[in-house]
Amino acid sequence: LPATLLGHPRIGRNRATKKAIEAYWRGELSAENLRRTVVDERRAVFETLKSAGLTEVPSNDFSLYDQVLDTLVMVGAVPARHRDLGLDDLDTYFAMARGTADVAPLEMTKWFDTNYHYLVPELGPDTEFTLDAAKPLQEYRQARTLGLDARPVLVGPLTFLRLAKAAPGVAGGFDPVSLVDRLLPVYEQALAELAAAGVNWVQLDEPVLVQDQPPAVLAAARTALQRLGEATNRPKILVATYFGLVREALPILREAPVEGIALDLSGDWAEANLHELAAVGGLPGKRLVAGVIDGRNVWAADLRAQLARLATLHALADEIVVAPSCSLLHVPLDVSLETGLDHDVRRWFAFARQKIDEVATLARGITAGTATIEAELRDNDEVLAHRAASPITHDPAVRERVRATTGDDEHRATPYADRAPRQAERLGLPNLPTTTIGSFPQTPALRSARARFRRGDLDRAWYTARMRAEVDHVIRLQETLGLDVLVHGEPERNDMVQYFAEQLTGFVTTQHGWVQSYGTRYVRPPVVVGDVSRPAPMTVEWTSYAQSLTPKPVKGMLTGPVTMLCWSFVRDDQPLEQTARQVALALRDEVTDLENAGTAVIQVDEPALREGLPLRAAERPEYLRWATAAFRLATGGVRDDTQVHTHMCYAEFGEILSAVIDLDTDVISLEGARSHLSIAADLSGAGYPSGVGPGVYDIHSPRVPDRAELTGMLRRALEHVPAGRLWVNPDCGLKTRDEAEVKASLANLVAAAESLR
Ligand code: THG
Ligand code: ZN
Repeated sequence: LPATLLGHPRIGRNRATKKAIEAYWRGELSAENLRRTVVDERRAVFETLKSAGLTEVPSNDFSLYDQVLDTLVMVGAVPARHRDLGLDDLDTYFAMARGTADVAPLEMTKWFDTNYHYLVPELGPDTEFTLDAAKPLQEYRQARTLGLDARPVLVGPLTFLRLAKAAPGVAGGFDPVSLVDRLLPVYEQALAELAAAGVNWVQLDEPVLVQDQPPAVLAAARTALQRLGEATNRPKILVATYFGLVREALPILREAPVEGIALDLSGDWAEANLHELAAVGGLPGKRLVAGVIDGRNVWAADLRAQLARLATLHALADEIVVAPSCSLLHVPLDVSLETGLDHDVRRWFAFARQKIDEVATLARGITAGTATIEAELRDNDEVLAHRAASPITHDPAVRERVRATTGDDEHRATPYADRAPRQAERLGLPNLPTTTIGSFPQTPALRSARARFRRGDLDRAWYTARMRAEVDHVIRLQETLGLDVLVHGEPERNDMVQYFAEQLTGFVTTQHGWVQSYGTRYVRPPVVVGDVSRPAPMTVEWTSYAQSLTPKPVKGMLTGPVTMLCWSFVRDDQPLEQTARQVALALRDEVTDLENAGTAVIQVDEPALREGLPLRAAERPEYLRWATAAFRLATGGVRDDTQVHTHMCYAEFGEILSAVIDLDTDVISLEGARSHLSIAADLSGAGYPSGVGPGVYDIHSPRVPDRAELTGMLRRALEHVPAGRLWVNPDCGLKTRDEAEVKASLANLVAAAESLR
């Protein structure tokens, strides 16, 4: 069948590969048994693809941790500090991913605009590349023994270099792309080894080509593809682009002496990429891998619409192969596991397994005629009609409420300068007020109590009592430490997005919908299936209970609309802005209820505001416009004397400083203890008028900061932020730390603030 995919999820059945890797790390599984699990799980994937009717499938898309790290190993760019540990290959690999007691791991960062994180290669002018093609060869051979024509997937040379950074200690001004001439011979050699093993096609992933690139990078792309294309001893080359619009790079791809190009023809990108493709005169002589099935959402495709689209493509390339738009890494494995979902709603979804069937069905339709897939098409018609007509997707009350919002709803009644004195009067806080970000340590006992309640082993009365005991403890602890603004500690929450999604109408959560975040860590993003509203208060009971235990102010803790969407699968049947405004209004109700219950400080976290930023600069202002408006719609209705806080993780705020100011919060706390001072300075420089809490220590490390160090941090912060506006807090939530560390660190934090006062 002319159908394929660019990559498959790695988690394994029942999370078998994830669990095996973690067991190996704990010393509970041998390397040999880990290898055996991986081989078994790979076989299961290949067999699934084969039984779906696919013959050409990806290989080397599996990874024990990350595909960029695998590529780094393939080209021999292991940093000296990891190589010098003298470990075997497997442990050197994991040392780069996770570090050791003495050696830091590679930095981790977001893979384009997805929620997957890759490891950042460290390169320098002295980096030498040497080939180690063992992994792609092994996976290829395994697929071949199963009768499949596997297409090894390699991160392309341009993407590899663009995602790398200068190694520590390398002089400024070094650009990894300058190494392209040194890297290409290793790719040529890899192609030759793969060809010798019998490989027909190889896939070079070059998603950097959908981003804005300087002319020098485009020139390097042209050179690289020319050179690899001219290699005499090689498989056919498929250059895969995904996650967006190719535009400037399309003429380069068209002229390159390679045999295939993959384009993202899903969702928002379909029309634009097709337009560009027609404008350059198509891809004569080439195969087009048409990414018509959205690889990043969970919705059943409109098969008839995709058939119609595919029919128009034949004029634009020599051969059309149907595929998802990108690797299926970014969606869960199989919706048929979701037995807890309403049966009719479950049919709206397509996870990886279902998307594979979709590409196979479309390929049969275009080769054998649509009559041969009539049954599938009728089923699909029914699913789409059911979804479109469902009251879940159209709640008139929610729609009317969004429509009726006005600009005034998005703004606080008065500017910060007028609100601040009223808040000061109500709260009576000292200068340099101390607080925390929200969560307190979560012990295994606490997690197990939550899990037992979920399973129905324990009743609600018992659960409430258990959680209240935890709140009692956390409030007492904070009072003893002398913190000024307290939190209830969030013992009732696991993943904050999931916690709210479970309580909002219009969201569903899954039991097995795991998606890789990094390494062996996975999240289960909720799905926005319909119009969003809040049937009942979500947090008021916990916050009010905590407040009843102390005269000090207790913060209400919510997750903002942008983060709710960035960490969920979103609707494809209405603009994201609409969904954001629905979520914002649901949160606004919660804010109002908290305020009416006497809560004087409400924190609405937006750790993902920066993450949602579109890949192309031209689209960013529009995103920031609706994203900040949604946040203000959630928070803008409070009284002057209610203090609105927000918290943001990750330090790269440079591009969004003015959006952060646009949120019009009273206090913002920031993660990134190492770089926070520059952010605080940048915010002040950009005219940010209100309170700032640059995290004074890094909660990701077990180290307890001493008082002198914290005092020093605060003194430096005071050079940029006046004492009346500086808050004192750790840099993120404390749920992953243990109680002894938290007590010691917070005691020093309070002492440092007091000494400066
Ligand atoms: N929630 C959601 N998405 C997120 C984050 C989040 N995306 C970005 C960032 N935070 C990712 N960080 C993590 C951190 C830890 C884990 C996953 C992503 C993790 N996962 C457990 C595992 O895989 O074993 C499973 C946790 C569970 O049982 O739910 O530890 O905070 N939505
Ligand atoms: Zn944080």
